[in-house]
Amino acid sequence: MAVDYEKKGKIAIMTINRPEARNALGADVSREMNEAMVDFRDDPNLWVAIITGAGDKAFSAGADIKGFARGLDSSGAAAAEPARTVERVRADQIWKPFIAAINGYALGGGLELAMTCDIRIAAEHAELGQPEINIGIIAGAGGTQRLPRFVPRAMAAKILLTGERISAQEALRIGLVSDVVPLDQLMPTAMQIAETICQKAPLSVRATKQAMIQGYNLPLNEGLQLEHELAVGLRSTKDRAEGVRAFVEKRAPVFKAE
Ligand code: COO
Repeated sequence: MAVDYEKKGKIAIMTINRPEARNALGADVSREMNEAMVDFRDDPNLWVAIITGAGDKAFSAGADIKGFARGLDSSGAAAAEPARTVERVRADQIWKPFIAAINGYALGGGLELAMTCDIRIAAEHAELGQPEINIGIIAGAGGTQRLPRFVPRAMAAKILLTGERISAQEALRIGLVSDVVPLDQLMPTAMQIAETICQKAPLSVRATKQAMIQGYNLPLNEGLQLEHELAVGLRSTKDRAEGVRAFVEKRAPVFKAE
């Protein structure tokens, strides 16, 4: 399989499994990642997803450049645009949260995939970048739009326009990742974050992500209206009643996404 998909309790783990090609995002990866995304979205027993890469070299080195080469016509022009591997696999259109566990290089479509996730944590040796301009294309799977929204414009421009990689520590400094940990702590840390989220009210978690993402590009008043509508929608849930009751009874709540 090009993407290993496993379930651990309420947590889905999607592992890009082409370590021999630094987990490059070929058509097989795109297809299998989409299948995993749809299953995760639709399985009521799954509440949080982790995306990572196989091996210790790369999360993903991006779109499969050799696939482009195979697609070049006799003139050497691209017979077709690079597969929009990351755009077809939109974690930021699913309101359940995603954690990217960056276990090495996250380049091009690999970083663009990680930026569709909500939380990004990186191993100490990881390197991140958008090197697409080295091969005559652009960061066309969201990189030119998300990176300037996620980090200061001058830093985004430097990364996008030089194509140079940054270290995990630099990514932490500019806020592109939330944590940098030793490689052997990467998945335990991702699992710990996922398990923490799984202890919260799932409908509240999803409404919070939806408000953050849909509200991000709205004028403040419209964003506040969206937040209000989502908050009102939670008032009648059984989870809200359970959360309040558990507080009063001084016990841990048992949430059921109801
Ligand atoms: C890569 C790297 C910096 C890794 O460098 P390493 O020195 O650790 O490993 P190699 O360069 O030797 O690569 C190992 C292996 O993976 C090799 O194959 P073989 O020669 O058959 O052993 C590479 O050709 C292959 N590999 C690595 N990345 C890719 C790949 N095959 C297909 N596609 C990709 N992406 O050296 C490096 O710089 N890779 C290219 C990074 C890059 O430019 N990514 C952007 C692609 S375009 C895109 O993502 C567009 C989105 C819209 C990672």
